[in-house]
Amino acid sequence: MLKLFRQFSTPGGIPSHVSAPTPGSIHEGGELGYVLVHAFGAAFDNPDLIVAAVVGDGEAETGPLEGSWKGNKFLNPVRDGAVLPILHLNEYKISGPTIWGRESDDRIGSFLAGHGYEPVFVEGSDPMTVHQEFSATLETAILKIRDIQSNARKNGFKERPVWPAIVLRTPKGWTGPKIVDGLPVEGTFRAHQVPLANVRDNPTHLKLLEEWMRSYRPEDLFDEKGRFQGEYAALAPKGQRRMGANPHANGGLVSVPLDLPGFTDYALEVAKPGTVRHESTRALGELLRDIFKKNAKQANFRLFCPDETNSNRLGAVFEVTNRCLVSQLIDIDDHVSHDGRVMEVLSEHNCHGWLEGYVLTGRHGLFATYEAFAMVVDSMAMQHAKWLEHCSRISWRRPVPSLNYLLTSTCWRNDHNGFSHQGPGFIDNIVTKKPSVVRVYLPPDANCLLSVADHCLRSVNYLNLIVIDKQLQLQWLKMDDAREHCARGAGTWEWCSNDQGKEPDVVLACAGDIATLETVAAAWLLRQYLPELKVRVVNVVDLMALCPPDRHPHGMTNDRFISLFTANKPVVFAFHGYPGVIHQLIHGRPEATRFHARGYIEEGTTTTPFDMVVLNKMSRVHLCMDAIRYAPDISNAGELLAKGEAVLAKHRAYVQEHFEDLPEVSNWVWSD
Ligand SMILES: Cc1ncc(C[n+]2csc(CCOP(=O)(O)OP(=O)(O)O)c2C)c(N)n1
Repeated sequence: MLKLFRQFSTPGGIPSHVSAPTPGSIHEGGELGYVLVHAFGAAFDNPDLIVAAVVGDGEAETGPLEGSWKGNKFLNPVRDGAVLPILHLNEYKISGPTIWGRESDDRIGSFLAGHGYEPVFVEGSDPMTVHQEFSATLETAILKIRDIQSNARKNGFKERPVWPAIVLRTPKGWTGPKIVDGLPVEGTFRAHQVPLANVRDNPTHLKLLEEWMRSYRPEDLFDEKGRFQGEYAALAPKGQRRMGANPHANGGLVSVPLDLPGFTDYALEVAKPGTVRHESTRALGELLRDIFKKNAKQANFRLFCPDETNSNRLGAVFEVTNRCLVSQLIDIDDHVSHDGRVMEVLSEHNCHGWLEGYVLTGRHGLFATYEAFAMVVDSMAMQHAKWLEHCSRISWRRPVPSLNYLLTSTCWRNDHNGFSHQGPGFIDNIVTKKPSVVRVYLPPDANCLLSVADHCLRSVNYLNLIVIDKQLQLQWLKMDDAREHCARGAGTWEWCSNDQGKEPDVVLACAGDIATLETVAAAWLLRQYLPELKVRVVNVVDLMALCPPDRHPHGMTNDRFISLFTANKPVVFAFHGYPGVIHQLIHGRPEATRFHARGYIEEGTTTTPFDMVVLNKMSRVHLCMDAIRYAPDISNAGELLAKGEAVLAKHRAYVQEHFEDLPEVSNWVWSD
């Protein structure tokens, strides 16, 4: 016991929250708000699982929790398990009263009933009475859940069930010290976390602590050697029925790998680079469709998305499944059913939390969302990364499938949604996380996207971020080349370089689809206007490959870095996101100051695609002008820079008059 006490919440010991070393846990809960979303995620496709989710009344005030009661509209009693919410009203948070704590049972009951639950109240402060009542209520709730399930599984789905929800009202700090320093503690906010703050120096506090601890009757519970008495230990369930041994809470134990179709079967024909346009994410939609098909029996894959599956061009999935909604359906609904596997809910918190619960219990999925609104769940991603990182250091934790993100509708192509939809900051968030758990991929075209997606869906224990736009875009690589390029993470594109494998004057580097388009077009322009300039084009798919290898496992060696970017030549780097990310990643590389990153710099509005890159100074013209500025000894640099300015002026005038891009920009294709 001494060992346990010395370990608890001490340096080198075990953390105070329900953290990764705690058997039976799938989330720390330290950042409040997610208990219900995780519970629903764990229950989906787990027909025999009942997830009891204890919601603190403080936690219930958070936006994500307030928004997560709706999970019952997606829980199908035929194929899913159940969630039993237990709203715990102890009426205080850290130092103030809770909103629900000060509401009548009537109001709380109406709230839960309005969300489609049947509330059952257990209230009191006498431990033995409340325990008995709570135990009876639990039993009734579980029987009700089993009744709903067996009915639905026998007779088929008829209507959305009214699931039970328990409201438990007990004093905060119940059975702890009642009065400390003359002030009431039990039943007040003062009971939060540490009711006796000064036991080392204050003998009265120490005495109160001893009385409190002795109230648990340790001499009855433990023998003289401090071992738990067998008769009490025997009360616990056996084997996997024990809370700490539930295999669902160590998801890798029950995980079945996805049966993935060969991604090369979905390849787009690319006879010549940069000459055909496609919506790249459509190809991914077809791959996802067949993943649903191939894994139908296992029922271990779902797509999570805030109402944008079609908009994100992933609509092929609707050939084999539907959007899930366990509510009333009407004739005009489009691909909505009670058993759909596409989880569309306009709440990034719900999507993320459900997927977390789903993967942490061993299943697989993808969260596809508009790029700018991924930042709504920045914090959830951070918590998940911390969890995975901590789990990876615990030997009994088995690897769980990765949490995969697809960010589409990117900052560069939100032509009509404008400034609010232009924000690539989720990348910034992800790259700061522990290298052992984060991966960032920027496929430049459909074939690269397919290769990257296949890789991510096979992986475990990562947050995989894939960023690519959904609009028509030029395709660059044949499938074989794409596959090799993605495996290497970064590479020289000889077909648009003119350094003939020798030392170039300048490197044009790029990461991201639009950045790639502008870079290749810049190389093309430089060929026309400055053919003697030796240009090398380098494309980066795996962003973390830029890091020095001691900072990220994907980091390429310095030799390879030099073989791509040279040892000392200027590099003009067009990047999908905020340019600072590139500087952050390449810090420590040889002569890092020769890298000049262009990217999104918070310029935006409703405008044309090319105007976006012009406003953010990442257009092909800007990249050419950078190359001219940084490459040494260009005799007619002044004249060429003036030409660049003139092209930009022409663009501005044209866009303002015609509301579209110059034809030579919008119709541009690669030519040798
Ligand atoms: C998102 C978030 N905001 C703030 C906190 C700080 N915090 C820790 S405990 C707590 C009060 C929680 O109250 P409640 O959920 O009722 O739990 P209980 O009373 O059972 O401790 C707060 C605000 C947090 N952990 N997470």
